[in-house]
Amino acid sequence: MREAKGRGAEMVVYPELALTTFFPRYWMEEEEAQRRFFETTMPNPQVQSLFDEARKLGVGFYVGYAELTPEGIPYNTAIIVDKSGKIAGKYRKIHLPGHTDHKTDAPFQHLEKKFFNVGDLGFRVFDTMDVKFGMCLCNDRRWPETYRVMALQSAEVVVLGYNTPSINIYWNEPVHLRTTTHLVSLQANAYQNGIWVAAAAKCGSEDGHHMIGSSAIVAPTGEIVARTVSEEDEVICVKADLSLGEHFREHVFNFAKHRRPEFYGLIVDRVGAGEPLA
Ligand code: CDT
Repeated sequence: MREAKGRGAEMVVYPELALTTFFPRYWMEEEEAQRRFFETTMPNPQVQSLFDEARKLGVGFYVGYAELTPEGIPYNTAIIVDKSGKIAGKYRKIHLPGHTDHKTDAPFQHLEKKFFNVGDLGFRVFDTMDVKFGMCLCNDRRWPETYRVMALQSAEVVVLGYNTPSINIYWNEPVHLRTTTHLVSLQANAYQNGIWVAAAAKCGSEDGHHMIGSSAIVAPTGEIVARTVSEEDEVICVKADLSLGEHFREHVFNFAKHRRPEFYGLIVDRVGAGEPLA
């Protein structure tokens, strides 16, 4: 945060589950996961210094963490904290990847479906620090619906954290494809919605498990304007011109003029692919 501020940043984006290891890779009972890895209040004494530093430096931040509500509901959560250190927005992850069973043959698990409930807050946009921010988390970034719902609320910048293991436990996917599909998701959705996207990852080895990293900032043109180059901790920084998306939002992607929702019904009526309509 200090390094980012030194480079002129006003908003800092941290990864998904930034306060703990990416624990869904480990098989354990829900009670154990909640005891070891979940936050029951936010802020709390362990993270207060981050909030204090944000206020002192006058920067906002986005951070992801495992949230256990007072009612005992577990979510994969992200918050935006404004420059005064106040929580200005909260998001609970909606597209939870992975499985609930113990895959004993896999090199590691991906137990988000076991450890988290589907988020209940929707894809909201928060007007704070003079920017309309949308938020999502990791696998959400691969789904066009995520960004379109926020763009329909005039989002200008979507911030997101992610943890993408270099190994795909479902098929022998080359690592370069893991990175390609990550970047193409950010780029296509930034362009098609005329928004900025800032995506921050864990990288390199965490507990001996390799993550793709490749944090990136993408402009509404679909271009990657900053990207990490190493597997060490890195700060990448961009002065984002929020008017850059106007050309797209006023012309090719002028939603009010060109969208045809009367033909998009299947997107909400159907979950999985099915038969052609009669
Ligand atoms: N954390 C997260 O959502 N990771 C997923 C990996 C899915 S592999 C089961 C991602 O989309 O990067």
